[in-house]
Amino acid sequence: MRPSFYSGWKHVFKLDPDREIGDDALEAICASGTDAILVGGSSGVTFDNTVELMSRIRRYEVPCAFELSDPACAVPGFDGYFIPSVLNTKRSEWLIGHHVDALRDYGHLMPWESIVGEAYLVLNPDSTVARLTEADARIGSDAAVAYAQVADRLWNVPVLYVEYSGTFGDMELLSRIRASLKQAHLFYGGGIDGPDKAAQAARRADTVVVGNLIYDQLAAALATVHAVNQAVKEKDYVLRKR
Ligand code: 1GP
Repeated sequence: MRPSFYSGWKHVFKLDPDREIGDDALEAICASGTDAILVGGSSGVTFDNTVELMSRIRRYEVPCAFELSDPACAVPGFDGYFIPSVLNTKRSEWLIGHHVDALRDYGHLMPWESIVGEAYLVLNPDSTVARLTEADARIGSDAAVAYAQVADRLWNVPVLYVEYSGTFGDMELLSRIRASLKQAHLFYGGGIDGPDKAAQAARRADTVVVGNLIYDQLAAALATVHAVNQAVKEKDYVLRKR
């Protein structure tokens, strides 16, 4: 059976091991009522800074998962692990090559019961992840939906992550992607700058990821938790009435 530790998550905060966060801010994030903390970053993630951040988060009860893209950073002790692949990269190592290398060396050590594949659709060409993976982020909406369907319907991926990191995404496209999915759990992340955008994303995605705002405006970041929960309640009410 597939791991499903993430299936109830509506809201998560993403913390980057390569960025500084003070104890008070970390406590506020961990005790905010968010469903989980996702640890990950596009650059500068090391075994040491991941261990350090994880052990600080572990003081709190909130579930904590790690996006693992480099086996050298495989820190044990998280509640779950996502292994990202970039669907629209032009370099096959980011889709499958690094994964094959990692499994060739470490496949026998993998705690499969807590590992989930995560298919990224990277849609902000100016983001670090787009540059790093040479993602073809300037694709049109029809192509974006097609990528989502390849991942969801042909490959049966557990998680599709629509990633606009650093900018707020096209909500109409997110609705189209949502409607095209048969089974994948939909993560949305990018440019959430407060409750309003968080609610918009929550009406479409299963899980809303808030990243940069934690470091830029903590109070606004904390306010996204309630906004997402409220939007999800309203969405459920509308669906029940249908
Ligand atoms: C980054 O999707 C997350 O991987 C969140 O994006 O930092 O723009 O909130 P932001």
